[in-house]
Amino acid sequence: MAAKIISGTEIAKEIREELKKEVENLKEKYGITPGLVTILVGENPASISYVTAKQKTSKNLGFYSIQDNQPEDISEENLLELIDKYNNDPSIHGILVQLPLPKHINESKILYAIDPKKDVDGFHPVNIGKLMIGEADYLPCTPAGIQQMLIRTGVKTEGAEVVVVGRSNIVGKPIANILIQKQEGANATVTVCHTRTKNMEEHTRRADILIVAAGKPKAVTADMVKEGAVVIDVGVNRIGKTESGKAKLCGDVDFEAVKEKAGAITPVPGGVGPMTITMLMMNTVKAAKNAGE
Ligand code: L34
Repeated sequence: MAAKIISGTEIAKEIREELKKEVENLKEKYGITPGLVTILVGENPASISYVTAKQKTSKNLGFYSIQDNQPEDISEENLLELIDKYNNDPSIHGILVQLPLPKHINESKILYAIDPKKDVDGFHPVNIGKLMIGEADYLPCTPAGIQQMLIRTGVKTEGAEVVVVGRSNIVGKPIANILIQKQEGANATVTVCHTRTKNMEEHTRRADILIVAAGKPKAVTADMVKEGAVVIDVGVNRIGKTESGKAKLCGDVDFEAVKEKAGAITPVPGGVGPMTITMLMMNTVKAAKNAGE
């Protein structure tokens, strides 16, 4: 039987409806308008597309929202000054610096400079540390989105065998940490596979829930998936060009073949991507609430 398709687009919409009400409530009762700045350095087309979507969504929710574009050759010092400016701006509750940054800028240094209270990406070491000990304020957006998709689809994580493919700081490591927590929507047994893993398919075939963030098309094929497994595809790969000049998007999973074997699967586009954006909105609303307390 073909797998159920888990629509990130639909679940994201549902969450945004909830957030919209919260924003109205914050404005009416407390006079607080959530403020978000997204900083984009350079002109990477994928980054432009993601940041544009973040801006559009935040405006639709009624945020005060700024798009701050900086040239590719901005110095590290000037970028740090910019962050400092927003750290000290009370109308801004969330600061996002879109990654990747140009090579001459030290990414860690920039992420460390963001006030942890305004770190709606959840990338600051303080927030990563809190996540690890089960006291997270802000979960990184992509893993938070994955967890929400599982919860809202009714996928049971407690006691489940979860296998994560990929160990990046923004997806693999945090999602593994989130799902091992002694908390609702977690309590899973998690294995993390990566480029040095031996016999990867022996791990992936055990997974009740398989989360793939490998950054490579068809990194997971049907023979690597257990019958009935839930497959979450985090990849966003741009391959070839269509007639309109736009690249075609595909995930890290061989979708057509795997959907015949899995119990449920997320598509690309329309899967994890829209959830990432929505979790950024959720974190910003939370930051605005926290600032008001
Ligand atoms: N600081 N940098 C920072 N925070 C993040 O959370 C991100 N990420 C990743 C890259 N750099 C970042 C994103 O925003 C990846 N990412 C992201 C966000 C949204 C989408 C994909 C990746 C998304 O909406 N994808 C759509 C397709 C969009 C398109 O056509 O390009 C989808 O349906 O998958």
